[in-house]
Amino acid sequence: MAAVGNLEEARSALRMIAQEPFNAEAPPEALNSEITPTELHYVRSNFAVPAHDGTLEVGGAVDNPTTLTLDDLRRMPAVERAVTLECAGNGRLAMRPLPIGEPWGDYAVSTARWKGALLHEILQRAHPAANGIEVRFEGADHGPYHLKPVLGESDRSDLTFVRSLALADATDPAAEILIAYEMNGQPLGPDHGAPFRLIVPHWFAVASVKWLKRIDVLTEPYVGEFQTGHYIYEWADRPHEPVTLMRVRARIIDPAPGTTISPGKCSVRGKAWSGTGPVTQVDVSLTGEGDWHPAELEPPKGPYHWQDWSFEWEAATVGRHSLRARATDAAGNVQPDVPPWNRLGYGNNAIEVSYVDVR
Ligand SMILES: Nc1nc2c(c(=O)[nH]1)N[C@H]1C(S)=C(S)[C@@H](COP(=O)(O)O)O[C@H]1N2
Ligand SMILES: [Mo]
Repeated sequence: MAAVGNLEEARSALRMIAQEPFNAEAPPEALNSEITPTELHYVRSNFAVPAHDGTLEVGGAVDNPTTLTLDDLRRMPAVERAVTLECAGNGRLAMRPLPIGEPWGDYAVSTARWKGALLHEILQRAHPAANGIEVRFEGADHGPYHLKPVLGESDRSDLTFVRSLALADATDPAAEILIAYEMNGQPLGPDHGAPFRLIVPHWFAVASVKWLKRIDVLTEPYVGEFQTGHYIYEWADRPHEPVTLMRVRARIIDPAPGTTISPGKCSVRGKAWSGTGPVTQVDVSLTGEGDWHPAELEPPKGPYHWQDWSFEWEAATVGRHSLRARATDAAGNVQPDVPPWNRLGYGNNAIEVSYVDVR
């Protein structure tokens, strides 16, 4: 593990939300770049950074259980992809009434270049049993957990971070799920899951298990705190649903909220992303009265990479102006006006409203 001094230094540029376990947003300027520098990438951890012995067990309902080391993973064909990760709790702070959970503003989103081995190749070598239905991913991190218990789960004194995926998703070559050991060209740091972690493109980042320790093929659906207890949309008026793919969303980066500008031309710029297909359209509104104007939208630079958009605004009238940005994706999903309220406060992709003073 890295020395505490290094960890503190690595954390110093972030906007801290909780010190222990460490949770922090990216600073707003981090959204300016194509790739978020590692020291500006948000961090979300449910437990303290754990010790990890450097091995990965692959087992459960498989014909060839194995133990892999970092060197074994590095010897496999490597894939490097820019992947936008967003915490499912991003934007929670804007929900009313405020749900329980970490009070994330809007900056629990970042894009890094992740390099690693392909999960489907590892599973292919392990050869899942014919009755396998899910794959369980266990992190090395654990500890007491304070939040409400899941039915049937009684011991809350030492929970481990575990998630599962459907076997069909985990073995799909097109999904390009990585066991990543590099982030932006460097070995993974302690906060981001060293020595290796799962990266599940298009999914809310809870699926991307850090400090990966075990992979097990299951013949029964996995039930556990981080799968069926939390990371569930608990709707007030319809059946609960698991948190899966990121929702379509545009952010306004420039001008920053509350900026004062002179009358004249103003470039409004931002990012947009979605887990359900590339963003196909971003519209900007200057009044909120249905005046949606199409923004210039850059094509995606990679399949899992946020997109840039911009809009030339003729800011002629002195006064305060509200700006809205609304993204639409290839699946036809559009951002709602109001945050989709759910008890644990996940998936707020409501249209962002920002304001600018023209003086
Ligand atoms: N082992 C483990 N993996 C984890 C978590 C965790 O607490 N423990 N948090 C998840 C959540 S909720 C998010 S949003 C992402 C954050 O990844 P990052 O800290 O690299 O940004 O990691 C996911 N993987
Ligand atoms: Mo998250």
